[in-house]
Amino acid sequence: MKRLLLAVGMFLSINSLVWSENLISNSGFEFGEEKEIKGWNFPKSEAVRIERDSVVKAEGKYSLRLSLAEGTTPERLEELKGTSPWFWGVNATSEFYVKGNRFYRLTGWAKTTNLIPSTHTKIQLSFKKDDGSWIKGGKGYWLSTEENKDWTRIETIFKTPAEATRGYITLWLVVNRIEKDKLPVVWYDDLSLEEFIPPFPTGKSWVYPAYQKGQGGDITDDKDSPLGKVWKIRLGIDKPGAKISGAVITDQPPGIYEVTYRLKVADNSTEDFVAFLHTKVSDGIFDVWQIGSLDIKGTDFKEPNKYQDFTFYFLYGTGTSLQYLCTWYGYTDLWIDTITVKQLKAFTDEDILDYITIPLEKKK
Ligand SMILES: [Ca+2]
Repeated sequence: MKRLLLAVGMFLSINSLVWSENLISNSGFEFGEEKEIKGWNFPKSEAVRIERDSVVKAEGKYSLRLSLAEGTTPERLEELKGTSPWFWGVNATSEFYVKGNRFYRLTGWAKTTNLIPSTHTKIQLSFKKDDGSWIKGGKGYWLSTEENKDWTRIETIFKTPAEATRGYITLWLVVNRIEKDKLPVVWYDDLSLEEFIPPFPTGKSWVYPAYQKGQGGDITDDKDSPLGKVWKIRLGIDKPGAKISGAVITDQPPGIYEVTYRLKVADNSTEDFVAFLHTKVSDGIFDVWQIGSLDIKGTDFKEPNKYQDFTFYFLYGTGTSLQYLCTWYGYTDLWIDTITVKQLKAFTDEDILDYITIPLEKKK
């Protein structure tokens, strides 16, 4: 059905949007044996339960189900975290070929149950150079963290690093904490990764000062800012998790956007994530979801104490408002200056039909 929708979409908007073939192998998890899922690598550990599910699925006969081993207790989870420093969840990875400096569009479906704060679902995209070495950075796309979320559409676009030749998609269930007898589970299905040729910018752009609104941190004067004022979050004074929550924007038209955050840090030596940039959409009634995000490591900054631009892309289809946010992880002083939003394409009604985040039951 999705193919058909895409085909119709391509017919309607052939001049502006072009897709290519799906780069993810076994993207609907239809192929595999009992302990093997064709095209996917995952830890063969007794601690986790990773399998194809023939009961809960969005498309075809199977989905991918990620969880901890049946009967895992909160104490057992602590033990796992204690003995295996690498253990922060359950994941499966697939490899694909990419070209550098190109746009790709990832779509798919995910469903969750028993998620609590400290557990979440995440799709990580990592890249290697031709010589096999890893490229720093990568992209993290975080899905909703709500407790029980029925099949929800995954939709994101990203740009590959210039030297990338191979990409890796890792589907995560990140587990830091569980409740007794309530094992968190995530199902993924019907993934698609396609090269995407974005349209030219429309010329419309918006600049938001970061200093408008925040929790933790303060407004401070900064001569390096074009506006003269920035939001500053300080190590040892503010609590990790402090964030700026930009203005709630109700008049941004549906479209494809490029968003750039201007940031600086006091110390760029840490390999740890120092900030998480994200864009959230609300439907004005009860649901909030994320449409774009970027994890930033200390080492992603070329120099300390110097502003640097960080850019990601998103599609804004439905929703009544959106908000630009930045969460601080507490490793070094962080200054947040402006957030600049550039419209690459304004959606037509036909485009919205293609891109809209729709519940699966409505899609069928
Ligand atoms: Ca499937």
